[in-house]
Amino acid sequence: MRLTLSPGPPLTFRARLHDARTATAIGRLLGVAMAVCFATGVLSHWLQHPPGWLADRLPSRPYWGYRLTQGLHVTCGIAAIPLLSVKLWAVYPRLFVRPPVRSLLHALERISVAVLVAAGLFELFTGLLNTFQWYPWPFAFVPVHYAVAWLLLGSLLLHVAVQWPKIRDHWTLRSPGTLTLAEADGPDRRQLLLGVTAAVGAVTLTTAGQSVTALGPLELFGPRSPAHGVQGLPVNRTAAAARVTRASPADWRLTVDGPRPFTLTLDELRAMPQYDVTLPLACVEGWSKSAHWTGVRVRDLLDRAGGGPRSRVRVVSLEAVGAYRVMEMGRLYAQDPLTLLALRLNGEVLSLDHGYPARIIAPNRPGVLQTKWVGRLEVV
Ligand SMILES: Nc1nc2c(c(=O)[nH]1)N[C@H]1C(S)=C(S)[C@@H](COP(=O)(O)O)O[C@H]1N2
Ligand SMILES: [Mo]
Repeated sequence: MRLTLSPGPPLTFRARLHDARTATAIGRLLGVAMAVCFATGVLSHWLQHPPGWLADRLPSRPYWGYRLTQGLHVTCGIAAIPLLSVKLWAVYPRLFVRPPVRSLLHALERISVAVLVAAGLFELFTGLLNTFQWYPWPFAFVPVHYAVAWLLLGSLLLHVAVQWPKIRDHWTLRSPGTLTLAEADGPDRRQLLLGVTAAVGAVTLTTAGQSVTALGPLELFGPRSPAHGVQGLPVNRTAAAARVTRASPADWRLTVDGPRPFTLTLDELRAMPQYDVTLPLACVEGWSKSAHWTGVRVRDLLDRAGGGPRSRVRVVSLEAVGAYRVMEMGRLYAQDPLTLLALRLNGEVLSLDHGYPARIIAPNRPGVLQTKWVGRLEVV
């Protein structure tokens, strides 16, 4: 019997969208978004926690590299949210297949799909909340988000392998056989794909402005608008949050440890050769913005402390506690002429929130490693 909603098409007609063709059409877009998220995410993880052998090989150029890859990571992650929703909608009737388990292999396949769905939802949910710096869970975001990414990769590859025959048959827009595009994809599916495109376009256009300057005017939902902030730059962690006060910089000295250690007052640092660079701050949470920085080259300070061209540097902040108090920088960053101990931002003395009296700014680096309120450099 056909159940008819009046007016409108019979219900059975709509069920046509819960098919392998829709699942494939959405799935490959979702697959691309997830592949970009995975690759850029692993890259970001390596930049932040490089294994020993990699630390001195990480390139400091192109200077905009991390801004691009992390912008892509967050943008593709946001775009994946409507894609995953529609994909789950397209396949959810399969939840109710009878009998629920046909064989051991079938049971394993269903478990792997459950892992895939759970891992996908988990990554998008935790990633989205991280862009708002909101952590309503009892575990550390970074290691768990990273570990689940591998789980997601594994279950996704397994899923693609198991579904390969169907994916292959529905991959091209033209159906196997002689159906034309219009016959194979009736108005309902084309409308669905149009709707998905519109949804992805809308979430992308209203959030990508946090890293793509040209889209700034459309930015509605990005949590940190690059258009706002002290001295033309957003602030992630304020001096108050890091418990750094004006009082501590008052008798501030920069200590540079190495074979020939020395200390400098702020005036002495200002008397050294100053360099101007234009470099972006690119936060791991997705926002980024280019700024104009003035300060002393880190490699000049390392040279003076007796470090050679192969030395790297450890940077210690005045901040008393915090995950980003101590930072290490590999050789290619430390020796790059663009890497500064910056004293000025966009033509003004650094504000306390941007790291007064001195902060690190280096090319192709995650924002978390652009250490503020620097007190000590150590030649490594
Ligand atoms: N000492 C210290 N430096 C820090 C941080 C911090 O928490 N402590 N936060 C980092 C992060 S996450 C970012 S994105 C940049 C932001 O710099 P801004 O506040 O000047 O925009 O500073 C980085 N430097
Ligand atoms: Mo950040």
